Amino acid sequence: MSLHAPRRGRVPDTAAQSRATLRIAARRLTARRIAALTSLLVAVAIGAACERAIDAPDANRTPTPLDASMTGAITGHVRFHGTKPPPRHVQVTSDATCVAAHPDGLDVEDVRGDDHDVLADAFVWIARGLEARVFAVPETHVVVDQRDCVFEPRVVGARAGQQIDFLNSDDTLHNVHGTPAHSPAWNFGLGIRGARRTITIAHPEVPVGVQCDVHPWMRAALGVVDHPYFAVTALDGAFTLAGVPAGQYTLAAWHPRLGKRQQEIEVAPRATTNIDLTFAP
Ligand SMILES: [Cu+2]
Repeated sequence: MSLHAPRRGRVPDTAAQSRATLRIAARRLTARRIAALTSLLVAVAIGAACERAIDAPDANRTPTPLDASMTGAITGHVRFHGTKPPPRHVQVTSDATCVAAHPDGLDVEDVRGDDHDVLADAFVWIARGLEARVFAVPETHVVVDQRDCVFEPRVVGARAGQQIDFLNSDDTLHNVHGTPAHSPAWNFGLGIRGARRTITIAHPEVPVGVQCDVHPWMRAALGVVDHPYFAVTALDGAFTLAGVPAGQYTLAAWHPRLGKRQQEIEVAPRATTNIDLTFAP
């Protein structure tokens, strides 16, 4: 495992470049949208100031050696007991591109799964028990797209210090406004299709909310942790965390609409701990 220093929070584009991008987009927009752009320009300036204020994480943290023979796995399902609440349906009205993508509206923060008792879109992670260990931050980027006027994915995991790319794949203006409590916030526009900007989040936090201020239904959540033991459930509700050092932990799950559940668990060497985390209405 190579030493990799968590990166300083940064954005490759300069604030001036971003303002230029937004000006190009403004020519295509109505007067009403130009007012929104003005507020975004202010946000870009504020965001740039915030980025400069990010503290660099300690670059000298050496990853803790991990003996594979002393690791086990955690596997199970995130479950839902009871009657799932109906989707939250929103009308999409403010933007022709978004209306075309969702002429009948859009379901957000849905409580869904491919069976009545399983839950998708849950972020599962070891919430406590790994504090004494240090893990190298991966070089890979997390990618969050804005496509058809929704964030994709809507729930995503990332490591503290890992590079996170936000994209715009739509022919309309989006912005990306992140509101962590324990790391500096960010707020910038992605004015045209193909625009991309990269950030890092300095400190672990679940969830970190992300929204687009132009389209109020556009929300995403990041689960930011400082270790590799996390997953986001798909429609089958299943998760597996492999290579976990033997020990006692708090395993937690968070869902955008249902909140958090957690449970104490024990992982033994070369063994699999089966555990379900269950939500109810
Ligand atoms: Cu948007």
